[in-house]
Amino acid sequence: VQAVFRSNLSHLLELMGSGKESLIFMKKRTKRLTAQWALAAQRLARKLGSVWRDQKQILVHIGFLTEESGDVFSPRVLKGGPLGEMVQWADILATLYVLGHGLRITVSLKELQSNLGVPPGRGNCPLAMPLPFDLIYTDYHGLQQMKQHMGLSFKQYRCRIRVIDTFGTEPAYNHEEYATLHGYRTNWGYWNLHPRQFMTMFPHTPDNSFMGFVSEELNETEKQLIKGGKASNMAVVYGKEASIWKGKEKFLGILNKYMEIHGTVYYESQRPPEVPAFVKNHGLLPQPEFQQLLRKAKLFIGFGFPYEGPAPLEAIANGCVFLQSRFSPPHSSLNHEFFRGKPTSREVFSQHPYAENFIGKPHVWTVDYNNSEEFEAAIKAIMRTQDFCAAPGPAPLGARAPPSPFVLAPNATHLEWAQNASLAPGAWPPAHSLRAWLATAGRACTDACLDHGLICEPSFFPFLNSQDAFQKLQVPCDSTESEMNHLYPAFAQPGRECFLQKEPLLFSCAGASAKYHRLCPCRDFRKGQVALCRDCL
Ligand code: U2F
Repeated sequence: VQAVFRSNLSHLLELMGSGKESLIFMKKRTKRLTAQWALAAQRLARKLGSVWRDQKQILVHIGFLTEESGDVFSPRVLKGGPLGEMVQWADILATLYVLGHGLRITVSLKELQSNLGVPPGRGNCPLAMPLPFDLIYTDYHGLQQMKQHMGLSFKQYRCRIRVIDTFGTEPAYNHEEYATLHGYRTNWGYWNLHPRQFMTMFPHTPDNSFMGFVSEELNETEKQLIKGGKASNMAVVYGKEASIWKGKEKFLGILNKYMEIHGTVYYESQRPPEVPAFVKNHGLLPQPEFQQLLRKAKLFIGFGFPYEGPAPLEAIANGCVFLQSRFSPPHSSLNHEFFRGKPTSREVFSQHPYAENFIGKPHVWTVDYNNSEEFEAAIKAIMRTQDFCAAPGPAPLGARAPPSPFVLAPNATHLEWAQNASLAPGAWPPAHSLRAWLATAGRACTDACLDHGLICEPSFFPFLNSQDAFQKLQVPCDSTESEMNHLYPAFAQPGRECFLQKEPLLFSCAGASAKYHRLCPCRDFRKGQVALCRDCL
């Protein structure tokens, strides 16, 4: 069956069900963005013309919203709890629906079972049943539930699963045997999926797929309106939960010398003690009102938590400067409670590394908050900057062009196409876009490629995993061995040893060790669409 673009989202809203606050939040968002979705669908339809697209049957099982996994998020929707995940799921649903696919949405184990055709109580049914879906989008909670209740079908159909995984899963954590042997075993990892089956909120490592979410853009009229309506001395604090404000009196005091401070902190009846009296607290706002507030403000200021959420992008899109703290030493699963147990060793150098690295000044300022003078100087400098509304300008470093955080439909097909193709190594991207680099010791391939204005392309690793490749790069190997190690292929200077990768699932852009010069598969990319290389189409 041919997939036909849809611009009427009312059936999707029905499919999304009701009851839970989380679903209500998601539906409101989808409803509010209906006109934009319809426009994106029409544009894409025009662009693709009569290109045939298969209609896929897709199950979306949102595991973290099921009672069976505790559903700790729904009761906190109106109380300042995390909303980032719901923003992303709402946008994924809308994308799949607008693209014309057949959609089923489940938020309980019972619904999951009935959609999979598993008779209740037959969770460990030994027979593999035919799966009525081409693709399943879920999360780690959902994955666990499917493993328990699909019997053998789970193994058989694992390649159809896509895992929405906010912070990402690095290959070393994904490979069960390797993770267990080398201390990478965590609560979440070791599923032995293809690393590209994990889809992240921001482009953390090219080992995973970058799913993203929608950040609204302003039209010209809105931009003009905002320009006129900005209060140059108005700041909004990032943080809807009072605990985020704890111990920040010093910064708030300094900021208060220059700006009128607004907050959107949830409270029950009285002002939370963490929020000083000079702050104008609006309480948790509905999303559109929060964005209206950002339109009036000059500054959106982060105090270190939450990490890597959507709000800073919304603030920038609404013409605010985002000021955030640099983390030194960086936060990671090794030293910070929040990241502990997450299947990644990625080091986070600021509250929002994406904003820092891909957007940067003049929209994003990352400073050392331990240095009050630096902090105060940044506020003064920001107040002097002229207004610039929306659309982050060119990336700070030519090479670090921002991969679009927007998954509006036009990009989504490319992502899908690119992703499916790259699961069959060799097919795409074309090998001619490969640029191989021997990284300096201690440098991860993600960074080594960026150093050269390129991006690490894990599907090219097989091309580099041979003695021949080392030879071509004139690496002086005295010996060559093949082992399981997520840093291989690599060269170790002392002993002049070359190492090849024995396990393809362990090919990893992420990861570094002072002992190795990693052999890195890089490629160029299109500005705003990192999934594509420059001459690939
Ligand atoms: C992140 O989750 P959060 O929900 O804490 O992320 P935010 O950046 O605060 O924003 C989520 C949405 O909340 C909205 C705002 C954002 O789209 O428009 N909002 C609102 O509706 N009303 C308000 O008063 C203020 C904001 C991240 F996304 C998650 O992945 C992490 O788990 C979490 C913890 O690090 O941080």
